Formats: sequence, C-alpha cells, structure tokens
Amino acid sequence: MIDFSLYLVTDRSLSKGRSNRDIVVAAVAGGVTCVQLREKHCGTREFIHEALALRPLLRDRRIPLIINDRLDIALAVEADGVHLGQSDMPLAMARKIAGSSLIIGISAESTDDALKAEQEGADYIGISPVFSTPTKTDTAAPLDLGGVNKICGLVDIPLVGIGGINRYNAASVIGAGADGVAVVSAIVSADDPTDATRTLKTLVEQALAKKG
Ligand code: TZP
Ligand code: MG
Repeated sequence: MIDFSLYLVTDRSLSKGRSNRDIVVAAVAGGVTCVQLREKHCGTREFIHEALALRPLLRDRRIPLIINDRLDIALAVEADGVHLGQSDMPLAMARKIAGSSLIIGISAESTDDALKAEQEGADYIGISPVFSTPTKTDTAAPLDLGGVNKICGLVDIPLVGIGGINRYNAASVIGAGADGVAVVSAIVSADDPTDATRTLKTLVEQALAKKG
C-alpha cells in the first residue's frame, strides 16, 4: 500500500530561494510520505535535472517520487509515478504507455471526474481545490469539506485533498474522508519546512487514527 497521507507538491516559486532538493530533504526529515515534482515554468532538460536531484534521496527512503504533467519525464527518470490533470494526457493512453507498475494519479474537481478516474484505473485521485488558494487560481470553486465528503463516499481508491490545506484545517480534511492531504505552500513556504511537515504529520496521523 502506498502511503499518500502527507503528500508534498513542490513549487520553486514559493520556496523563498531554497531549492527543491533543500525543501524535499527538510520535508523528508519531517515525515512526508509522498513527493510530487511540479515544474510549470522550466524546459524539459531542467525538469529532468530537478527530478534526478530528488530521486536517490527519495528512493533510499522508499518515498514515492511522482512527476507532475509529464509522463515522458516520469518514465525517463524512472520515477514512481505521474500526476495528470484533466487537460493532460488521458489516463487510458498514459496507462497504455506506462503499464501497470507506474503510479498514475489524476486531478479531479468534481464527482464525475473522480468516478471516471477510478473506472479508468487511476491509482489515486487528488481532489481539488478543497479550499481556495492563491497557489493555483485556474481552479473550479472550492469543494469544501462537504464536497470532499461526498466524493470520498463514492470512490474506493485513495483520495488526497489539495488546495488551501494547512495545519489549521488538515485534520478536518481527513475527518471528511480523505486518505491524505497534499500541500504546497504549507511546507514549501514555511520558515522551517521540517517543523511544518512534522506538525502536519502529527495532525494527519491523529486524524487517521480517529477514523480507525
Ligand atoms: N492543485 C490544485 S490546488 C493546488 C494544486 C497544485 C495548489 C495547492 O497549493 P497550496 O499552497 O497547498 O494551497
Ligand atoms: Mg497537470
């Protein structure tokens, strides 16, 4: 079973000058369980360079490395998975190319998106945005906890909430039914990313334990 409970999504533009590697090393020390490399503004060669910088340190700790958007890069760097949005390569095509061993995660902004992703064989779903967030603005309206709860009741594969999640609301997202929380700024922009990760980890573990 892959542990998606505390899922870090990188963003170099929010990391206050620290590298992806700096942030990931710190988050690993704090107990992050999954890392997605998300690069929206660089070329292919640089994206590969960033992925290769993270791969050994995550592999040694058996923490999955997921590549955002780019199946070709995920395969080329032998990452553990790829995360695809609704306008990226269709899941069926990605699965055909990648085979069954690559983790494929899908972004869903609605119940229909989530059900379709599950039917088509996604390994997990990122439901978003849970809350409004300045980190990503081209999103649907926030699902809020009610929307998270509804989708979680209909889908059996792992569901991770993303969007506006922080130490003050992470437990409520798990309480609403999510298997994990994915965060960008709550870790990437923290003055002490290890401490921020540790705090989130405790909250998420407690909330998961409560559900039994
Ligand atoms: N996808 C949906 S919302 C989002 C992404 C990448 C951004 C989440 O960022 P933050 O800072 O955790 O709100
Ligand atoms: Mg995408």
